[in-house]
Amino acid sequence: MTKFRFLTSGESHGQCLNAIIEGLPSNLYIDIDFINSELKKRQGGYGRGGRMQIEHDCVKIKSGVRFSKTTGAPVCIEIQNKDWENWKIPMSVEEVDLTDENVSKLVEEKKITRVRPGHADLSGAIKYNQEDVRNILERSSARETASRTAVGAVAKCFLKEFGITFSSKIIQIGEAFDSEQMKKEIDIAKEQGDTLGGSFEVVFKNLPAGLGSFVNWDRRIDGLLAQAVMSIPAIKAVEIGAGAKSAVLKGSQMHDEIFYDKEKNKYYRKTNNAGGIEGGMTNGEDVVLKITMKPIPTMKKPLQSVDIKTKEPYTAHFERSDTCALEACAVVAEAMCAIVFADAILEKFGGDSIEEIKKNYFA
Ligand code: EPS
Repeated sequence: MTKFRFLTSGESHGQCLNAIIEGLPSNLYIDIDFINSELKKRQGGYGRGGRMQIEHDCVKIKSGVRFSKTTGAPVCIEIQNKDWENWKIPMSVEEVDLTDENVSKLVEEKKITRVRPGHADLSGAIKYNQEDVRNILERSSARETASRTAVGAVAKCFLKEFGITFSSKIIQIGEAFDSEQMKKEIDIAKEQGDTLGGSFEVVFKNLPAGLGSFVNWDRRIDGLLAQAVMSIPAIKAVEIGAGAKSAVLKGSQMHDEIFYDKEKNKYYRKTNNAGGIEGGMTNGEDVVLKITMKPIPTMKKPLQSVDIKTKEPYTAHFERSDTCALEACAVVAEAMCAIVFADAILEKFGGDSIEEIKKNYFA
């Protein structure tokens, strides 16, 4: 049963993004500066597009927190879209007067019928019966990950109480493994109107053993992490520990031998091919994930596609975009993993106040 749960809402060019978190214990210190610094990190990275120059994402907490501490009530978070100023008419919640020429021009300009390969556009338009793909793009945009970053930052405030740390690093962008080369690849892709993907690593340290369980499929922590990370737009692979390399390792090479440190009263391993997870449970070693992101499907140099109105061949729509958003994606992946671990800790060491949970945890 999920303890830490959340929902987000909001369109990329709507008024704001929202999230409601439920299941947080009372008396948890909520560090708003830390949440905002996570949002800033998500906005950064080499290869980001024009939108990030408009936005200065920061949270407004609207409920569930008093004098910087949670009360146990649901926490409502809002992030304003500064760009909304430019979209008030085409993204109006209320009906607009289409007989007014100026209004209809603004609405028509933002209408999309040329679907982008690789994006949610076509399947979304068919599924939700939309003639204007704007109604799909607005919610399927990766802008939504700003909300998840904020929720993840709240989860991180919780994890910090237990000394759990988190980090991520870029491994590869396109064919480059070295940071100068990565920048060059991004510059070239940008010049060519193209985009780039890559892979990055996320590491969580100092997690207790026994988060998750083998007793049923939906309680395995590796499955929960994979689902959480796969739900981030553009993710194509999630590997844990040795990941895909496990295919070529022999059992004797793959499995991490077990030792016991009598002074520390602790089991340990000298290797970590398991990536900190065995039998669907954390084993006390670092949890290590390698995550692969595809290149963003919104390209200045668009691919061949079809206009869904005329059914005629057309090159796809170009909406301002990033050349590479890998660094941002790593921040979002950390956030999603933090949410999974916060939930697992609440499940295992449960309590209604942070004091009660800490007492159980450190017992
Ligand atoms: C994003 C905001 C979006 C895009 C990007 C990520 O803003 P806009 O559409 O106004 O430029 O920059 O999203 C996509 C391109 C996509 O395909 O999802 C953000 O806040 O991260």
